[in-house]
Amino acid sequence: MKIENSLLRISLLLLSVLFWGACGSKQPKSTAQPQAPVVVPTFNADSAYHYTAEQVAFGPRVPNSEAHRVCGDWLESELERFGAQVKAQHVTLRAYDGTILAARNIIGSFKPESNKRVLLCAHWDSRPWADADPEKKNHRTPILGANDGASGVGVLLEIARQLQAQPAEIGIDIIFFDAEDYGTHAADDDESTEGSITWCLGSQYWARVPHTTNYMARFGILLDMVGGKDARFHREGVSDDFAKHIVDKVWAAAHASGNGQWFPYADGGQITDDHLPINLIARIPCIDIIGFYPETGFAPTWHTMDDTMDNIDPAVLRAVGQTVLQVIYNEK
Ligand code: AHN
Ligand code: ZN
Repeated sequence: MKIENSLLRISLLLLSVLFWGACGSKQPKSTAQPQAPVVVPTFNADSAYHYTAEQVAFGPRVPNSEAHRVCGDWLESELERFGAQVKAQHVTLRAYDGTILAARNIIGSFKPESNKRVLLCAHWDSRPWADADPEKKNHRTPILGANDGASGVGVLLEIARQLQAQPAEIGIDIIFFDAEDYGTHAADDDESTEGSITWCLGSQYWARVPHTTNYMARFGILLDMVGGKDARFHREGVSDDFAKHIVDKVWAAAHASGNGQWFPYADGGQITDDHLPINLIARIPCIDIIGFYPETGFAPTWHTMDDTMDNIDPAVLRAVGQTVLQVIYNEK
């Protein structure tokens, strides 16, 4: 009887402690700190345009060339200048035609210690052949790749600069993939290469061997051909298949930041691009923001000698850059 009594008293005591504890943790509304609204930095399109032009000034960045090597060093030094932790994956890759490529993926990490991460990427190599040029004599000439390659990297370098000036809440990995554009030449495009992905060699390697063990990110955003005049960004098919929720998030951010006119809620085709191995092999949901033209699909300058700075529009770089900033600065 006595034991039961004291047990009851202890239980009552415990209950009241728990009760008061629960009440005490509830703060009255009036003294709660209001959440500071996120300030999304303003993307500088002239700066992104300049970073695009600087890459083009090296000449075609074709793997194994001197311009490629020097540009790669420059990209690493720029990321370092913006305060990223930089890693380079030097790897030899075999192209579809047997050429051995001295390739390099370049990774710049902000807040590398955080386990809340988002991946932003673009390819930095340029195509060895203008095989879509109207003039047949150019079909074996390398292209400058102002839009196809340099534009995505230019936008990401400007984002890196912004991340240094005003850090985001989450960690960001910026990856420049190599050897995206060494895919089958139009003249060799037959059943012998069908079914194998001859493009995206650098991202295929990274997806198998990421720059850190057990690398994971909440999601990824690939930028490809994001500076072409008259570009619009349609929802790309592979992105919708693997990462519809991220396409929704990014398109909503475009509209929220006043860039809705560039991002119609319309479907584009399915494209084999660096986001494919990231989804399939690394299993990170990753979307592709890629210029779309209702008439031609890709930009009219695609894989031609006209892929030069003359056909880059800073307003397009701005729409994409501001949209990506809107997304990453709102991640908590
Ligand atoms: C294909 O043509 C299959 N993929 C094109 C991906 C690409 C090339 N993006 C830029 N250049
Ligand atoms: Zn290309």
